[in-house]
Amino acid sequence: MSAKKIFSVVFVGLMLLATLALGSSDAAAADSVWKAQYFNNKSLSGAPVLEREERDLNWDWGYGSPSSAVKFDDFSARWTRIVNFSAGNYRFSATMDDGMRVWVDDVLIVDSWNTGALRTVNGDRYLAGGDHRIKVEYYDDGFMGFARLTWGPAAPVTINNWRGEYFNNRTLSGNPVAIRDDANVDFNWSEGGPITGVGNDNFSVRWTRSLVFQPGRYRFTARVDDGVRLWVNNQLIVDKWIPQTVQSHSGEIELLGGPATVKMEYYDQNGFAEAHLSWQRLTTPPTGGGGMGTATVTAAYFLNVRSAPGLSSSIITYVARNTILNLMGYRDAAGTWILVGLANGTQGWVHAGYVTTSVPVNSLAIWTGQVGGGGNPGQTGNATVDTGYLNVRSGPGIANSVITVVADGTSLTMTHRNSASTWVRVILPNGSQGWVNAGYLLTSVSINSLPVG
Ligand SMILES: [Ca+2]
Ligand SMILES: [Ca+2]
Ligand SMILES: [Ca+2]
Ligand SMILES: [Ca+2]
Repeated sequence: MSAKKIFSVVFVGLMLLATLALGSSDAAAADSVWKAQYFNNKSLSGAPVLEREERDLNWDWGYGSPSSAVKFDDFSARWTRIVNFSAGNYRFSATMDDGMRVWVDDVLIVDSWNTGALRTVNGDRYLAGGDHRIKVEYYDDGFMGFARLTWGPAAPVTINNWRGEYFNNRTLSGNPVAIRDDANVDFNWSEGGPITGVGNDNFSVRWTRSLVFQPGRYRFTARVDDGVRLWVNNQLIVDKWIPQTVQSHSGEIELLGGPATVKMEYYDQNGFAEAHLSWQRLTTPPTGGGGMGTATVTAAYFLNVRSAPGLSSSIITYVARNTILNLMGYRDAAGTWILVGLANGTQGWVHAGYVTTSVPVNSLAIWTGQVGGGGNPGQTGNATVDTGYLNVRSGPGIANSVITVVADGTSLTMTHRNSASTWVRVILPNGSQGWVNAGYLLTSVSINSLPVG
């Protein structure tokens, strides 16, 4: 053998090792090797004729056989291994001649169990961090034999619309089999399944999204087969978690405008499967700012709405049990009283002990305005950023540090102004607060109507 030939053999060998190294992933292996079983039939029947450990699942047998114990053709194999993954979306790539199928945690993600030429079939799956069981089955019908499995991170899922989490059970249990960006909640899967790795029946889906609403009362309608639950601003407004043929269910809620979270959970028990969500704005828009969440009255009959925190303040009106009020974003320092908005635009204070809130009372800002003296509990308003990017500062004036930057079109809740009305204190969609220059806002109320703070 010439030196050149020896070199090329060594080089090809090194390339093969490099390929084998790529074949396994970066993930630390809970099992360092595959457990392999070979059968002298195409259906993995009976006792294996060969069992051994294999470092990689990457075989090009050509016209040959895996070992002297195994036939050249009409044989099958099964590989199993526990692998430790960091959390993320993974793509599994199976390359085969002839048939192969792959399970991850007993979920079939590649199913190409037929005779045919060399080909690669992919299956994607979201994996929680930790150990996962991989099982691969393979058969060779004749001629050449090839079996390889690789995996790596799938392209990250960017959620621009609805975040859809798909579960291979009816109860949204465990980690989702898949997460994807759904443009709309508007599906008719008939008797099929929604996504690879999820069965035709006994699956569930959770959709979540933050949407910006104009102030108003809204009717949300879920049309489903089978069960559905729907929350808006953490308020459960549809609860029909039952097997049923396709049916529409509606719930209503008042929204003060600005971002609101919408969450729909759904399951299919068997047979047909459909899930659609729509909404419409009704009449009677409430006034004021807010969009902070809701408070549902739990008092036995009626709850007093007062002009200021405390029992000594005057009663403005009262609201009935189960009335849904809008949180205006404020509480008193003790967290005993919260500022609410009624559908007719009235604002006032209610005792926190007689409502259930969609966000923790402690997460609301402490009211530092006109407390204790009765009268106007303060005006808030909505604003939309009207410049490319707007600095949010720790205080009124450009000498204060920049906390963050918000983009054109961002919806803000205005709570206070400086005495010159040139700076406005705002609540950002993520709940943080700061000051912005009033000159770059489109506002729902006059800046002068905001309390100085
Ligand atoms: Ca063969
Ligand atoms: Ca073959
Ligand atoms: Ca079904
Ligand atoms: Ca069904």
